Amino acid sequence: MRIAHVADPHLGFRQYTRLTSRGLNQREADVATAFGRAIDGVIASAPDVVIVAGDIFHSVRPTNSAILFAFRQLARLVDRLPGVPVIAIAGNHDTPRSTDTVSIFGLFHELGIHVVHDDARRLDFPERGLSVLAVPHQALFREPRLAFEPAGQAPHQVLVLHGETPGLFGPDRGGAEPGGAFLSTEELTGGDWSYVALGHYHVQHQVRERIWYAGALDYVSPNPWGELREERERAIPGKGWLLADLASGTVTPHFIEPPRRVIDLRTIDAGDFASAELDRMLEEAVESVPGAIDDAVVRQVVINVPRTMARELDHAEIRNWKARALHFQLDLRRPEAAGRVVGIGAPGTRQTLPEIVAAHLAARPLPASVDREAFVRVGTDLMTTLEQDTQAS
Ligand SMILES: [Mn+2]
Repeated sequence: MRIAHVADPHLGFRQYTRLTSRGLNQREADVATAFGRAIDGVIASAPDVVIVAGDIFHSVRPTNSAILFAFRQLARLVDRLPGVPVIAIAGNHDTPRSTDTVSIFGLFHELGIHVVHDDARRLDFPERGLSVLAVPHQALFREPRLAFEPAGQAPHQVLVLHGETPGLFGPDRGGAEPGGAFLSTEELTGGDWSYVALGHYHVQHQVRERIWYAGALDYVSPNPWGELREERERAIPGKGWLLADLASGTVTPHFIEPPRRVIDLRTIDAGDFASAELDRMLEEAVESVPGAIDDAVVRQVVINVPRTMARELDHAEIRNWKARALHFQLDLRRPEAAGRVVGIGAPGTRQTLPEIVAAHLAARPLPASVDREAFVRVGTDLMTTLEQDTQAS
């Protein structure tokens, strides 16, 4: 019994302002490409079951283009894998918040897909010796909380959930998405599950043996830089889906070719340099990118940049980089005010209040039309002014 486990495609996700030649938001097109590639891989691997563990769509009311695309890809999946059950649950992103909003998931029911979007359902496939307990986001908020337990005689017992397990987002919850459901370790490990297919966390992650997050298919969380850092630290090469072999317990990651390069350049410390020297360091950093920054999503953090220095930088060159990249985020951070440390989180991760505010604003979900850099700058400037006023009074 081999299960293809996909999660968090977030179709309809939009970001930045660039459009494709057909007028679609470029990042929406990227996310669609990523899903298409995952479907290609799943079809090629010929699994016995396909599970999509939530957040097929980025929003409750996806655009027509996102709906049409999802429908065509899922139709292709069903067509190319005849007789293979396809199970999809709703996540926090594609669950309606009010009862009068009808879920778009009903559409996929017409394809023969087992869609579970309100109450938990047990799906039995006796000819495959498989029983699946599918628990969508909304079902996790019913009182009393449903107990997750295997049932029946099927040798393969699978649990599908969308939510957050303890410790996942770290002590400061920097990359956490609001609105996710909490799942306790006991809930996940209480039953003798053959496999637990999780969605919600966007970095591929093994919670325990046979309990996995597949991760998203592109960088669609409010904090792509945090995702990149974690992937680097844990040597995860990127985004993809999982193939779980229930007989052996082996889970094999299948990474997809990324539709978009997302690059976080090494932080530069402006220290005591002059602005011309910082110009040169920035240019060096930009030119160090393999394959150049063109069409990539790039961030460059520079610390210890006084306001005057920021003004003196070569802004024509910076505009040139912004034009070449799909998105170039030059994140200039002011020197810390000495002795003004406001701590949160564990020792060693203390941040100043302006840093906390800047990090929050940098990660906060924004409409695609809002320029994040300008947004963060306004917020940071207000914060600094406020601090100065407080100190002066
Ligand atoms: Mn998600």
